[in-house]
Amino acid sequence: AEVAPGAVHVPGWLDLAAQRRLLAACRTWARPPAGLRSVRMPSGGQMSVRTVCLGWHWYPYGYARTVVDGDGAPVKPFPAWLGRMAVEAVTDAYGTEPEPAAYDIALVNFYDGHAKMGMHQDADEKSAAPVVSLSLGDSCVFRFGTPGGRGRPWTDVELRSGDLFVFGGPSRLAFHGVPRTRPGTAPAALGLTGRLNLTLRVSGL
Ligand code: MD5
Ligand code: FE
Repeated sequence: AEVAPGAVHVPGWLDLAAQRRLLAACRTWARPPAGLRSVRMPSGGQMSVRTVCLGWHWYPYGYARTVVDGDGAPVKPFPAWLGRMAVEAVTDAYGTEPEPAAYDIALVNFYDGHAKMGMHQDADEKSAAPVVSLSLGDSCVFRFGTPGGRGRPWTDVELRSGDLFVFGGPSRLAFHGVPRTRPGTAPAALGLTGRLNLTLRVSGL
């Protein structure tokens, strides 16, 4: 379903087996060194999600090769299979191959039952390539706004385990956030308490 120009939601893109494989990979990435940590904002506040990055480490606001808030270790590599998954995701969502652009960053965000994400733009990449979002575990309310500001109008979309969302074109710089997750809604067979969201990006760096 196209939520806005360039913003396409594909419910159930990952079957249960694929969700389990991706979750297993997230669990290995989450381990130290350069594992899951909470990011401190320039304002001094701590984000309620916990994050592990592949390829480049995101810190507000920019990308680094070492973990800034964590143990300072080099960031784990972005695996080639994840890049192929991103191209397949864009192709399926848009029905056309993406313009050649090498996906080289993954941000993996873990939401416990209280975590949320305020309205923001993903504007630190130097590439206009679409962002690929994959959800695992608990459902959430995903709030999709406009590029013009963090306020209304917005559309609330329910993202469930296995869902794909691709954000590109005129929606690439839309404000968006996660006002809440829905604890206890993860598929029982997945074995995840909480929510994981992977965003696959092209750094342009
Ligand atoms: C999430 N994560 O569900 C969201 C989904 C993040 C983040 O926002 O930065 O980790 S990714 C949503 C996204 C990415 C790029 C553009 C737009 C949305 N957009 O234009 O709305 O945890
Ligand atoms: Fe974002």
